[in-house]
Amino acid sequence: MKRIVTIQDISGVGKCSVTVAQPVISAMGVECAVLPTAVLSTHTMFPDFTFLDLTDRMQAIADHWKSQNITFDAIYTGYLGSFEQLRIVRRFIDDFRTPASAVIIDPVMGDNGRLYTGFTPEFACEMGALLSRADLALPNLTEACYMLGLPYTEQYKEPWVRDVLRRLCGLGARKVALKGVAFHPGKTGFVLYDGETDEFFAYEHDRIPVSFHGTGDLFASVVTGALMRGLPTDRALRLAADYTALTIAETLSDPTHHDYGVNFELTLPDLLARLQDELRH
Ligand code: PXL
Repeated sequence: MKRIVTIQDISGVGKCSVTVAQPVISAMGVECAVLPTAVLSTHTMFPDFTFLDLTDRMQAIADHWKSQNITFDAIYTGYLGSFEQLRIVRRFIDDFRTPASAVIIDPVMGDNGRLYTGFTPEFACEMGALLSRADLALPNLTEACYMLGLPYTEQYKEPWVRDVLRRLCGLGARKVALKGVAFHPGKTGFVLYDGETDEFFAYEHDRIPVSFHGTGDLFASVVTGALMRGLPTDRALRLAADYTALTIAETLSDPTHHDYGVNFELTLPDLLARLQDELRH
């Protein structure tokens, strides 16, 4: 069985980061260790959230794991809150990665053209530097534009998207999947770019015009789990896109749903069925 480590915060309420990654990756049959960066009462879309910074504990945790010869088949990073955490994570990757491991970086910082509370363009630039360690980076359009210092736009055409992806690989990522892009009305999806082969792979599905917190974390968790179960990158991403869309639709059909997160708990059986199906082909 494979073991991965995810590096992100624990938000007690809000269904994002670790409270999505752990159940989803575990359900996919992959052990999910956690290097927590902070403990929050809720994610940052709630007013007055509490925040306990764990930056000073991170290196000690890593050192203990090293002393116990603990290794990981993948390192999956999500929401990181400070320049110092970026530095620690860079070192962690350099200390723990092996030729066989996968480094998946989700540069969680914003959406819909805006950075989340607490992030700055300077931080986005530094997150861009962390992409030099990525085997696969998973930015959305907002995060990509901020990391590259480009103006955000939703009026793009395919050559612009290809240029953005080439620039992101120029930061050092081996592959990048740009999320939330599509070239047909009413659709959304991703474009994957492999900087080594210069190949693009685009995938689109129907767009549900709502925005829920934690869907990026759900997407990245499924990608990580699927890669660890042996799916190639394009199929792992497609599974994640379809499953995220299904989960948003399921959430909307629940009249008691919250707007802070999606009801992935109800769709995990579908995810596992789809994964089994993919593994048979
Ligand atoms: O879902 C991304 C995320 C993770 N962690 C925290 C957040 C957010 C998005 O806002 O606030 C604390």
